[in-house]
Formats: sequence, C-alpha cells, structure tokens
Amino acid sequence: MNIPQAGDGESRGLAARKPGPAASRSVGTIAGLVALVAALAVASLTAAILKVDGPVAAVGNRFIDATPKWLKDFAISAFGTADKAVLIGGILVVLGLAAAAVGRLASRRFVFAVVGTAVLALIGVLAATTRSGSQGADWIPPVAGSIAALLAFWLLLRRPVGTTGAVESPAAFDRRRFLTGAVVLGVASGGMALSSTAVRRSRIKKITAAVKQRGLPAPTSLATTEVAAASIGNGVAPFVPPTAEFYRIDTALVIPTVDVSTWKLTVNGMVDNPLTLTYDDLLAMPMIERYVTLSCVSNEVGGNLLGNAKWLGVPLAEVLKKAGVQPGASQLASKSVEGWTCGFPTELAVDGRDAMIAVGMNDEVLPRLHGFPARLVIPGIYGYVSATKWLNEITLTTMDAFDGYWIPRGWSKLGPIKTQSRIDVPRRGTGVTAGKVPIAGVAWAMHRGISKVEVRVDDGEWAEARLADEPTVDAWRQWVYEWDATPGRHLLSVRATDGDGVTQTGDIAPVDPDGATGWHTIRVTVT
Ligand SMILES: Nc1nc2c(c(=O)[nH]1)N[C@H]1C(S)=C(S)[C@@H](COP(=O)(O)O)O[C@H]1N2
Ligand SMILES: [Mo]
Repeated sequence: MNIPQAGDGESRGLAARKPGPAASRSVGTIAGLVALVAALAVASLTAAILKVDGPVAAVGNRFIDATPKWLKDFAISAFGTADKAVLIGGILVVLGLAAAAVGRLASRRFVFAVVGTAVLALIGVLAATTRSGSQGADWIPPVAGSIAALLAFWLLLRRPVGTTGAVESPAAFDRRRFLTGAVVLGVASGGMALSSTAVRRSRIKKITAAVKQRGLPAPTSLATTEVAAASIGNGVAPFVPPTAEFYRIDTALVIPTVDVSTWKLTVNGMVDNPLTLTYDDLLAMPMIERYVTLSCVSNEVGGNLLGNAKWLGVPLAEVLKKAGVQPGASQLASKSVEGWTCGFPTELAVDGRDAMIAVGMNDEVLPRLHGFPARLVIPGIYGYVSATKWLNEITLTTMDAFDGYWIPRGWSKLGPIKTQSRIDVPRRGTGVTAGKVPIAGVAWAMHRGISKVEVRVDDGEWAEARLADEPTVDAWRQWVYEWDATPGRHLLSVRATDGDGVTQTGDIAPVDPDGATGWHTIRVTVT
C-alpha cells in the first residue's frame, strides 16, 4: 500500500521530486480531469450523432425540474436570465471536483477509477432517462462517456507491463508516458468536442434551411395594418421590436431542435376525434396573423419580461372544432417535445379571442428560441399557463384532473394578465435638463386593452398621458407625457387604466403566485 510522504501530492505537481513517489496525488488529479474531458467529449459527440441532449444538459434539466422554489427564486434574483449559464458552470465545477477526487483515489488503487466512473455514469444515465420527454437513446451518451473515462484512466495510470508491484512503486510511474497520454487524450477530446458542435450545427442548418425554403403560407386573415401610429417615439422601443430583442423564458437548457419531417402535433383527451397533425397539415389550414403581446408572470414591476410580435398561426378554435371537444372538458392542457406542460380554461380558446397555434413570428418562420416549429399564443394570460413552445401535444381534460409544470411549484392555477405600465424614458437614475422632458413608456392589459395612462411627479396630481394608437387590445399600448421638469430630485410614477375602466392598483405584490402589482416609480435628477 501507499505510504504517504510529507507533502506528497500537495507539492508542486508533476515536477515535484526527483525520485518521485510514482503516481502522486497531483498526477491523479490531472488524470481525473483528463478523463473527465475525454468523457464529456465522447458523450457530447455521441449525443450529437444520436440527436439527443448531452449528459451535462440532462443533469442540468433534471436539476431544474427538481429545484425547490426558494432556490429557483434565488437563482433568478441573483443571476437573472444568466441562470442557465451559471447552472452549467456549476455542474462542470462539481464534475471537475468529483473527477479530481476519483483521480486522486485511482492513483492509489485503480479500482477507484472503475467505481468512481460507474457512479458518475449512473447519475448521468438516471438524469437522462428519468426526465419526462426523454428519448430511448438518452442513456447511451453517459455510458459512452464513462467508457472513454475508464480508457483514459487506464492509459494514464495503469502499471507498465511486467510491473507487479502497486501502482505507486517508483518504477511504476513513467512521467513521459503519462504526459504523452494526457496530451494525446486532450487533443483527441478537443477534436471530438469540435466535431460534435459541427454535427449539431449542420443538423440545425439542414432542418431550418428546408423549412425556410418552403416558406410560410399567406394568412387568410391579415393583422391590422394600422400600426404606424402605435409607436410613440421619444426613445420608446417600437410597437413591434426586433425579434432578437424578444424576451426568452423557459426551462430548457438546450434549445430543442425539432425535425418537422418527423414532428407531429396530437390533440387528444376529451375529444370525439383525436387528431395527429403533421407540419404540412398545420400549414394547410387557414392562417391568421395577429399582433399579440406575451408577458411572463415573473415580470417585476418595471421589468422587461414581455414582448410584442406579429404572430402567424392556425386558430386554436379551428383545430378544436376538428377534434370535437366533449362537454365538460374544462381545461386545455399542452405539452412540449421536452416534456414541459401547462394548462388554461378551454373557454379561452373558443371565446372569440385570437388564440392560436403559431408557426410564424414577425414575418419569419418561428425561431427555435421561441418554439419552432409551433407554439401556443393565447392573448390575455401569462406565458406559464399558456404559451407552450416546441408544442407537440394538446390534451382536453378537466381543471381538476391536471396541473401544468409550474402549478405544483407554487404558482397560481389561473394566470390572467394584470394591468401594468412601465416608464421607459427617461431611463431610471439618469440626469435630465430642466425644461420640456418627455416621460414615455408602455402600458398593457392584454385582451382588455388600455384606456388611460396617468403620470405623477412626486406627490402631485395624476396627469393624463397622451396615448399612441391601439391597433389591438391584445397588445401593449405606448404613451407619452410632456413634463415641465424643474431642477431637483423627482420621483416619477405611472399607472394605467384598462379597457374595462379598472385602474392599476398601487398595492405592491411580488411576482408569485400570480403576477406583480404596484406602480412603476423611478427617480430622476433634473439640473
Ligand atoms: N416548452 C416550453 N414552453 C414554454 C416555457 C417553457 O419553459 N417550456 N415557458 C413559458 C413561459 S413561463 C413564458 S413567459 C413563455 C415565454 O416565451 P418566449 O421565450 O418566446 O418569450 O413561454 C412559455 N412556454
Ligand atoms: Mo413566464
């Protein structure tokens, strides 16, 4: 057995001592990290070839689904929309520490390499296969990666032929062989990582090129063209901002890549005629084009987790008519290809509002980030109960029989949009010069519309802002107020009144469980 020596392994690594003690712990650490890199590269390439998620993404997704509410809230408040990158980084750090520990143990006894790798492989396989929406081949990448790790360990730490002693006997460790092995493995891993990226990219390119080439059908019912006067200028983003600026919220660590040649949308549950629609079937149906603003329930007062776009899609009511919704089917539940779910009252799909299965966004094929090939867009309710991206199943059920993804996680079962307004200019905390200063922004109460916006300076009277056009009640509405700014520090507040005449409450409520309330108030310094 190994006899620990003073400073063994904690010293200066490979070049530590002249008659070195065989495979030191530092050597083990390096072996562990090299084995990890090899495992990740092989797993990633295997996943790319099999068209499934890699093990790191699988563990991350499993983690997201299992994350308790307090931790999720913390992650969002601390990292915002960078929470996904932080999670991946965290997993890699944990894997690195685990691999280093396994490597150190394995430098003493090789059996630890086998045990450690097997444990990590098991975690990877479980994460990949126990997720709803997981595919048959999901177990292969972690297994392939683990085999690669074992091979790497063996290459780096095995005893030379003819040595019968323990790994740590001085003759057993050949530094040159170790270094050569590490470099070769590192280069090979880099090559495989690059190839896996290339395989993924070319697949995405192939899929998107085919769809773009076919193009989108023309809508049978056009969106209003009266949008020019819906943008108020004065530094407020246009009524329809560029797609690239549309917010993104979802639980998917890897954006799903859906091949429309195999994709199907099924409509089942409490229906007379269960349907299976292909992408072609969907595109052959009558299409409507509408401006609809989507909002996330997690949008804080003054936040920007909402966006407006021109959507092209099949009216949900048409699809439901084909399927024949049975009486009592009070909930329309939906699911995405990666297993995310939500649900809302069926009534909202058939009450005349422009609820749709969208396939286009701002005159282009629905981007992957926003749910390609199809997503739900339901005016008037938050995204978490309605806006399923990468949609592949619609199930008619009852309100009691099913809870979507966020409901057991503490969010409200119903998610009607709350009336809100936001000051976009002047920017919070910026200085302005005394005189005429426009205060401007957006207000929204999707599907009810906005009838009035008022601005208050300090503790003064509420004064009515000028409203931009409202091409549709399903989208946000812009407003501007000409302020005669006087020097000093001022507090600016805004409140909106919806189309039903109900004024936005000043009571402050957090985003959970059903959307934030309160007036957006900013401080400005006038000089
Ligand atoms: N498949 C899937 N669809 C989803 C989600 C998700 O996590 N997975 N999140 C929903 C939420 S909470 C919101 S606010 C909207 C956001 O849509 P966007 O990313 O296109 O802005 O998508 C909804 N659709
Ligand atoms: Mo959301």
